[in-house]
Amino acid sequence: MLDSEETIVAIASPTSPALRGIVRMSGQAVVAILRSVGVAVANEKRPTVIESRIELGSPLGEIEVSVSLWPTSQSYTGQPAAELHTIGSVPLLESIVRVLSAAGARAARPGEFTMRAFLAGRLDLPQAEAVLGVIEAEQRGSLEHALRQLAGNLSRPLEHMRSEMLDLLADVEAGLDFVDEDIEFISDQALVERLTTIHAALQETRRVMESRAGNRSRAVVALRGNPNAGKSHLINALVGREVAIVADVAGTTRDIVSVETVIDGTEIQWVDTAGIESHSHEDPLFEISAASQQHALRASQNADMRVWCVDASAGDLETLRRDFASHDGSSKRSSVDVWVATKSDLVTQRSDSPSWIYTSVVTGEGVQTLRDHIADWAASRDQEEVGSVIGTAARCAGALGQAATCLESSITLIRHGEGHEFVASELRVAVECLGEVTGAVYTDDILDRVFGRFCIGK
Ligand SMILES: Nc1nc2c(ncn2[C@@H]2O[C@H](COP(=O)(O)OP(=O)(O)OP(=O)(O)O)[C@@H](O)[C@H]2O)c(=O)[nH]1
Ligand SMILES: [Mg+2]
Repeated sequence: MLDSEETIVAIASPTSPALRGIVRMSGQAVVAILRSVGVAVANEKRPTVIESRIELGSPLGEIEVSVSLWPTSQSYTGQPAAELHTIGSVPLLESIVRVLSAAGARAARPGEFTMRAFLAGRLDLPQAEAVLGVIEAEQRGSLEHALRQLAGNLSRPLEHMRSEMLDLLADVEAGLDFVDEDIEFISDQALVERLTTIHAALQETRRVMESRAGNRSRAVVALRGNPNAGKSHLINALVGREVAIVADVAGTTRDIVSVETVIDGTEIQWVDTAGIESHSHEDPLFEISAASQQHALRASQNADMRVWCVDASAGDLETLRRDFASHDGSSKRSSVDVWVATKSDLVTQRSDSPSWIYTSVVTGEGVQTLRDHIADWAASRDQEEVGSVIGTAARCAGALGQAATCLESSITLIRHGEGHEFVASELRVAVECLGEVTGAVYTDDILDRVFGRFCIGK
């Protein structure tokens, strides 16, 4: 896995039809390989773009490619690298890979480009995992997590702690060399103080990481619709208890009513909102009404799912759907809409469109179906969001925990007046643990675990 001498090649663009496609290559032989397939590479040290043609043999013949070349180690992978841009046809891109392979490149393994970037010091391990997160992230939540990691906000404080520990370790070890002369490089008191400070910072980072891993933002489901559509009755039926006040008069719900439940291990926050209505200035309760409309709108925009409740007996469902569809807007890219025809007991006709879930709190129709639908959605959303972050967190948690224990032991050893050689050995392990997390110390095992999950070509 650590073999970065060979020149690797892979399709780097999505393997679905697209306008443009990219084949990526990295390694010492990049320039030689390009020349051997007919790309006229000048003896330039700077990155260049070369418009060229490559012969792919029958039936494809000669095709035009635009070659971006980084001829020196000044590239993302820290070694000569090239990207061949051309038409985004997968068979064509595969042919290019075949031609380059015949000229001496080898097919890249998953994540191998990113691993080379990591080995070249372009990325630290959490950043490399974040690249993985970006590749995998469908959901905005996990993308944001991944990007934050990419910015290095996990590794920077850890690097700082590690370098502090290295300084202390140097002092302690220097003291060991002069132990007979009774020369002290750092007093026990100063040592304990500085170790305590580092320990506190480490615990804080662990806490942040743990909350980040556990921080699967719960799925927010808002019920929306006209006044009297049956939203509050439905939310009570869905959660199985009276959380919202219900009444025959329209405009019963004014405040946002919110309740949390756990369905099959997935947390859902249910939000009941005021029915959508326009209000007139004549209305003595104008201000209250305006405020509740505002709150309802905001709750809807922040929801991950909107359950649109349309009274099945109130008219043409599709017309109502059209009215609502663009009503609220959303601040969440990944929010979804679910369409519910309420009070199904009042109608005999049903819409042909399977996208309507008919519910009735009188007969109980559809309530379980709707609940299951929401639970399934919430569970899969949870999976995606957590996936990218949990990798780093799980890998790091063990190492950081061990580092914290080592620091605690060092402090205890010093307090008990034990020899500094024991303190030094605890510190050494602690430094190594932190190094493992930021990737300064890495093992094939960790690399395999991190990079094995990448897409080929990344
Ligand atoms: N027949 C029938 N009536 C229902 C059903 N669900 C609600 N209702 C009636 O519809 C009326 C309004 O119900 P609510 O749940 O308070 O409606 P809402 O959408 O919360 O109304 P606002 O809070 O005023 O916006 C009440 O009179 C309920 O009895 C149902 O499934 N079938
Ligand atoms: Mg209500």
